[in-house]
Amino acid sequence: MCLKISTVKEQQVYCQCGKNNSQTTKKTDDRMKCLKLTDLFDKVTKLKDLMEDMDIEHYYGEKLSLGRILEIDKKTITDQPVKSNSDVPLCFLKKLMMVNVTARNVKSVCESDSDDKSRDSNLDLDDLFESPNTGSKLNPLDIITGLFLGSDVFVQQEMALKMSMCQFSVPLLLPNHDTNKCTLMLWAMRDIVKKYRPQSLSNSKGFIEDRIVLSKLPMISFVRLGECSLSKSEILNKLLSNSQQYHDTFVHRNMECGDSPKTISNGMTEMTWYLPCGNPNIDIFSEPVAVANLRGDIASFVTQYSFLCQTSAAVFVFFDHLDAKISLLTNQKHNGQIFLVGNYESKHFSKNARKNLAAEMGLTKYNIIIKLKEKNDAVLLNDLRKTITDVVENTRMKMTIEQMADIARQLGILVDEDSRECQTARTNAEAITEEIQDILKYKEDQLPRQGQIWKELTCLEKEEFRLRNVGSGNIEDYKSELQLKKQGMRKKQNKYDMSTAMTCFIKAISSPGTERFYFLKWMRMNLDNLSRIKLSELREKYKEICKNSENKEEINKIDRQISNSSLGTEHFFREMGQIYEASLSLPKTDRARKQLQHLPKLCAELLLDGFPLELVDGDASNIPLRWVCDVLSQLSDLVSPNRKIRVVTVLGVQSTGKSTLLNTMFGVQFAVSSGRCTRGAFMLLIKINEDMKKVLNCDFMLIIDTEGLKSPELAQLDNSYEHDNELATLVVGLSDVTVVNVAMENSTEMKDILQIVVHAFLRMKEVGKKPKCVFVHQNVSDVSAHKNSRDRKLLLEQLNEMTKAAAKMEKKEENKSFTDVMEYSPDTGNWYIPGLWNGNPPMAPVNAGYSEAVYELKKNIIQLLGNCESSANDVMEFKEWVTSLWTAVKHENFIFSFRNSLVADAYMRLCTEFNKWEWEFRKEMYTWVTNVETRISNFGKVAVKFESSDMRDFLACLKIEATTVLSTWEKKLLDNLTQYFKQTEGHVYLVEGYKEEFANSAKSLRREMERSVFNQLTVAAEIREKRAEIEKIKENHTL
Ligand SMILES: Nc1nc2c(ncn2[C@@H]2O[C@H](COP(=O)(O)OP(=O)(O)OP(=O)(O)O)[C@@H](O)[C@H]2O)c(=O)[nH]1
Ligand SMILES: [Mg+2]
Repeated sequence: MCLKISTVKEQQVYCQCGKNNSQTTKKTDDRMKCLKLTDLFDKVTKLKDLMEDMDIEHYYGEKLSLGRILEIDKKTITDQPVKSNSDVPLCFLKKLMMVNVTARNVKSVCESDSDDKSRDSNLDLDDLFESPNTGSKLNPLDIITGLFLGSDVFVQQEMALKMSMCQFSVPLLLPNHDTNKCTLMLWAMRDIVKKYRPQSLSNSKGFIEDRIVLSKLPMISFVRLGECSLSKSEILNKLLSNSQQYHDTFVHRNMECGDSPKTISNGMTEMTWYLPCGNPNIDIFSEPVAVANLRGDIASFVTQYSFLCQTSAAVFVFFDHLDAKISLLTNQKHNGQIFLVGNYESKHFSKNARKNLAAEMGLTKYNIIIKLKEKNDAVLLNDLRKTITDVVENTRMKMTIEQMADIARQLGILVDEDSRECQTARTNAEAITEEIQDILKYKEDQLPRQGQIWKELTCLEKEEFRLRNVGSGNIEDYKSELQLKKQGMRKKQNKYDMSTAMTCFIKAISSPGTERFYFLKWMRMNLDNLSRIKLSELREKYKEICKNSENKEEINKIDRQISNSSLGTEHFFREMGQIYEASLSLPKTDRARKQLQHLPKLCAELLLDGFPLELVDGDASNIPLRWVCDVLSQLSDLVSPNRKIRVVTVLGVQSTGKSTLLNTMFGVQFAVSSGRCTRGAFMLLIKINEDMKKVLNCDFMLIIDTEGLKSPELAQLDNSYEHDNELATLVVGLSDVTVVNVAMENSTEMKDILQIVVHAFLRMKEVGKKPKCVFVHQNVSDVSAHKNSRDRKLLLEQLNEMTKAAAKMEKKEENKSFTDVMEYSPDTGNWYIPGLWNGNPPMAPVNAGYSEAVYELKKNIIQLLGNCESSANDVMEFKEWVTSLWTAVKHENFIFSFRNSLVADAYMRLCTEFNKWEWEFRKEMYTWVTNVETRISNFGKVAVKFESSDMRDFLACLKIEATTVLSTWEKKLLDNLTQYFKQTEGHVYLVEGYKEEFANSAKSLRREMERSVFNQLTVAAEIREKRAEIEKIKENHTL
């Protein structure tokens, strides 16, 4: 069917075949076969040539993998101009991975390009009018098609995701002229999640966040019939851009290299989405719309055209002349409407053909849009927009891309998800995720070892080091008591049977290569789908409520709810870790223990394949040390011996774009979202290519993404300083380079955290290295930012002051400045990065400035790593390092409870002062009691003047006297405290919050003293009475 209407080119090919142009059916069939073959041959050669030319050819057999493109090699940090076509695709990919919107402009620099015309003294102007030779340049669409064809499914998915972030169209149907088939790129688009606000949610300020392949949207398709003088793609770009900001969603002929001939990309159908932001002044369409664009003439791509007709709410056919091809349009089964868009200025424009077609297809004036001579583009766009709005408002033809897959299969179009591995993995993942109803309950049932038990275990572990509640008992006894309790907890964990979910999970991640990657991806997407609605809502609420920090209870409640409603693959891995750790408390010969011994290896393999591994569990605020260590040991076995690691970490206040920064910088996929979403810390391994190993002196780069630190007000509410400070100290301690992410508005918080880090470093004797530190100031687009050295000086001054305070407290006063503790240069250690979006999301592409600035930062970080003086750790050394750092952190008793070292210092001063008062009080009471004891012991003797001779009366009297003295002292203490807070020195305002605590201490000290004094008095009285009795007996005896 598709070849019945042969194009001019095909006829030529046929003629060259030298076959007889017979009219008989048999001969026509032969001719068709021949046509197909020649055509195919022609295209295959072209594809091969092109792929060879693009240097993708050798990936074509073995597809380009994520591991390969994320690797750091020489090209990662060099910016040499692209010399030949063979460099273009990988250069495009490198830029795309960093979500650079200029990626499609990559082209090779030919000799002729560098000719400087302006200085050419040649007077011959003729060649000015000769068209430049564009033939040798690659068309961006060919690059995209070639790369998609040459990449594996995971790279395809990553490419589609990044392309959609750049607001580039993504391939919906990918042609493969090699096989003459096209493929529906369902899997490739699966990871795209979009957030938008349709008009209906405008007032409530609500929004929809959805996986785009599962969104039921009307699709509007744009196709071309024959030659067309209107540039369909350019019109589409204009159609989708709002008036303030034009954006090239689709590659078009007036773009750089857009006029180079397309060799392998004809037949590609691209897709994009128009998503409203809820502001009628900005939105072009108030409801979301999917837009498809078929490349090439529908006469040559009838299958693609049929697909679009059956899936779209409307198809717009661009044409110049219709005459011969009307049947193409009339023969189709349309599920939506059809619109014809013609150009009146075209010399082929035929009114008659149009009339015939309209009559045949029952089209009205409404369905025909003509660009008239006197109409400019704006008028045409207006007409198109009006028509589309009308279609969108009235159509019932809405479909998800997932539903389109069925239609595709019927038409003989391949679906990328139809591979066995993908489907098995999907079934395995669904077997787990379909069981989930209530997330909290599910976690309790299926992942029981990580809940309360693990939190209690964490507390016990920390208490074992910190001994906060040891009281007056024997320390060794207390420690063994804690040990016993820990064992009890492990026993409790071991009592649980392995849940169905965990059995399935472990089985699935044990499956070979691709299938396990598919499984993890399916799991991630399915779990994300499940918790997204609830989490989006909670996160918005959290953000809203955080603005008013009075609502302590409410904030804590929502934070708990967020934690309860989160469920990601990390929870399954966490459970695996707990299963493994608990099993280690079983006897070595135990069968269950033996069966679980392979788990660390599984995880080590995943780590090596570039999956993130949870290092710190953010919920329990602990590292499952045995688990992490055993995974790292296994990793060490997997890589060749002596493989070195360098560590890069990011640290910063919550939701300041830390994960986004790492993802952009290294092309990885840490969880990103609109709320507090990274919990704890995750590590991910990036390979270093041979050509860079010497430069960097290492084989792997480990990047650690951390949970956002809470702002001081919030941290105060739930006392999470401890958690934040522990985390910060650990990750800074681990890293060779720490990227401190500072959004302008919360630099104070960041400094607070750094002070604690400095403090902890001074304290921990083990720390022998000096981590490098880079400050990244986000959302600063001012070009003069770097020139403003005042700010940087101020920052350094503050950091120095803090270091001094910390050093004084630690009695290590030789550390006078921040740079004594961390390696930081105020001139080169500050980076300014503009905002992420260029315009108004959801339609805004990533800002090219953002991507470029992140790239510069990346180059700098890699350079810093190369300049590291200390030798890099190998995997086993890194493991030891994690262990000793975490042990040191667990030992830390005092400093972590404070916001910063100035507060800790002020607190210490207050403590010292209070201790002085307390001591005076105790001394005074001691003297008083000693005095009174003498009085008691002399009671009844000559000197004692007391009306009553009854001891009880005397004691009561003394107690009243004691109360008066105690009250006087209590008041004195409280007065002292008030007085203390009135002074202006010593940063006392920082510990204002502790005033009440100290007042209570004064009160309880008084109570304690009262008890003790009364006791002493009673005892003294009793002794006196007993003595009196003895004396009486003695007297009687002598008598
Ligand atoms: N407007 C704007 N949004 C940004 C910028 N950087 C990141 N975002 C968005 O902010 C949100 C949070 O980004 P993340 O990268 O998850 O932030 P994070 O610091 O890792 O967050 P936590 O891990 O939860 O602390 C995402 O929706 C990003 O798209 C930026 O520079 N400007
Ligand atoms: Mg994050």
